Amino acid sequence: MEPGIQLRAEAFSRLCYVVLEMVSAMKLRLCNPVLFGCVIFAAVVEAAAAELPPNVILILADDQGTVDAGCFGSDDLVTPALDQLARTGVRFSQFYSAAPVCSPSRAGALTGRWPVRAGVPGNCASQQGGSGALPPAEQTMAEMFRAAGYATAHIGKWHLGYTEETIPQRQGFDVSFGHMGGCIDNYSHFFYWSGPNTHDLWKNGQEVYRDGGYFPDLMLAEAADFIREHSQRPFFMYYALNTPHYPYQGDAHWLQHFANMEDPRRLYAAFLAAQDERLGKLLQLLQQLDLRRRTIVIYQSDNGHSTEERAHFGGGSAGLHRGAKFSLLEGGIRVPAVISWPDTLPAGEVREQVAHACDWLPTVAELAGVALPQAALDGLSLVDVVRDAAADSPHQNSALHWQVGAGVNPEWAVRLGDWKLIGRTRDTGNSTGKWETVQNVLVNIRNDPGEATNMADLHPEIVRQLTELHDTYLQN
Ligand SMILES: [Ca+2]
Repeated sequence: MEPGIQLRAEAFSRLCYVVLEMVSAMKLRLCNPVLFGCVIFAAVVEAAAAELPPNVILILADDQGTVDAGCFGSDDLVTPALDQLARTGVRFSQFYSAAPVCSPSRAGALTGRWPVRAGVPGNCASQQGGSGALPPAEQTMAEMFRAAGYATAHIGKWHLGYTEETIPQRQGFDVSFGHMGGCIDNYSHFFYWSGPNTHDLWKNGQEVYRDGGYFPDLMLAEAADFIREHSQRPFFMYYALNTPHYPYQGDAHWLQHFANMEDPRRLYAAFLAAQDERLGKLLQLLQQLDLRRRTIVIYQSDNGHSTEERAHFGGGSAGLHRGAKFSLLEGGIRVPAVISWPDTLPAGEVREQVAHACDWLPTVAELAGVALPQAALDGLSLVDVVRDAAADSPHQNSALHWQVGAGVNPEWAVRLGDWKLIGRTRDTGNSTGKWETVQNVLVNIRNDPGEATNMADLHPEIVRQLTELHDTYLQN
């Protein structure tokens, strides 16, 4: 579209939102025959609203394992809502998170940039005033959509900054509800990971108390308010789950449902089912408001399952893959991912092509027709792959990079085509609490998805090539 036409279209869209809000206010106050005129006018404007750009909901689950949903291969979990989402969309079998741990993973998804380049090499602050944040100068998906006239909301976990300058409102979100640190107890909303234990629940930058309220339900209620309020204009919602991240706190009825399962799988399964039950309600609300066909829903886990002590040393599964949360082996970064836009994108299909969390930003920008941020992006649009099973991965000829930590001996890995070089990481996939270092390992992911055979000695030239790519990436 020519720039002039696009500007006029954007101006018209903006005018439509304003008129719709005015009409909605007038409906309450005016009576016949003015009301009749308004209704006709509203019908005209609502017809224009049908042409609005799509809403976008980005859902990030927290520490959900690679194969932990029915649609990703598990046969003992209960995930009907996610399975239904996959049936109405496209599911990826080789989707990578931007990092094997929360903050950098979320920074990558929100900025479309490798986390190290976005200034988030590791986890951010979990205590108010603490250091570690997504730098305010970084442009998020929320800023991108807000510039295009969207209403924007953050609901749930943040973990990308816990100071005045780095809270969600400073990163493009009109509305924000949730916790700023890495995890909370879901009923008291206290951070217990380390001391001092502090209350961490905020609405639009103000501390709020919802003592005893189950956080997944609080999130759902806030999301419902936001969606209802903005049902007549395009919105972007970042629905940032804090589940099934520990503490495992599934509802009593789900614990009962899985009574015959062994711990810690039982605890994890109950919590995941509780999460999925609320996901179902969110999708149902979109349906009730007739918004589902106007809304792109993206679902992704932020990293692999946890084997930490607080997670009872496990519960989740990476299937045949090695590693778990914190690891750059596949189990830490290969995650469940789905994109769904009924009647517009294919439904019930699977893509084997390599895709990455940084790809979401350019993908939704293309689908919604909004301008990209000015920053240099690392993600590439997945639109061709989503639409066409035969399309090449946009990463066919370019490397994917991961790095955690910025000091000496960071953990890093590179994938180019079917080859993956693990410069350094830990194998966190066991429940012993002892994580062995893995370094200088070259694997062919297509032939060896379990990363069992080190091919480094057989292919020194590939090791050299991938190492150089990593070094070049660091210089940028
Ligand atoms: Ca996580």
